[in-house]
Amino acid sequence: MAKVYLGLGTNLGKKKENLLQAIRLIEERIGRVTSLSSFYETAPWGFESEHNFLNAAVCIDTLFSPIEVLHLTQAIEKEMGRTKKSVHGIYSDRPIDIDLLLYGDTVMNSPELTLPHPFMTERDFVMKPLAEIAGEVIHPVLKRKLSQLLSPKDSRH
Ligand code: PH2
Ligand code: MG
Ligand code: MG
Repeated sequence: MAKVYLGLGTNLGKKKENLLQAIRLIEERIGRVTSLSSFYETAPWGFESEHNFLNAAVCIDTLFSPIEVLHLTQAIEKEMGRTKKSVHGIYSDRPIDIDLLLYGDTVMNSPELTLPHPFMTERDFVMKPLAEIAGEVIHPVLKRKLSQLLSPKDSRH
């Protein structure tokens, strides 16, 4: 059984309901949800939009492989109406985005999937909810607790 952390984000439609529905589908199809963060309202990061986000993080126990988890989360995104994919870092509004942040201690780099998620530590909208449920978890590449990686500028001393 692997412990997997997923980041969730939505900035279109009924955002709270989108998060709850995504969490329900994740639990039905991928594995038991063992923790869920608060929901955070955040400003769009990296692109211009009039729609704020609602972000959250969940931890699940799963028997699926990393690639299987990726494909299962992508199917949920599609079913929930996600049409556009970000291309070369150009982001767009979306009803749901599910990002695979950590898969146990797995470190991998393939064209389809990089673990841990390569940009997670640069993004407060990911790290705040994640540190709430996984503050004591060690980042398998940076070898620091997630709580210590939360605000890199003030906590590195
Ligand atoms: N996701 C992005 C790009 N920008 N900004 C916020 N606030 N929340 C997100 O989930 C988000 C973002 C790419 O997936
Ligand atoms: Mg994302
Ligand atoms: Mg994504």
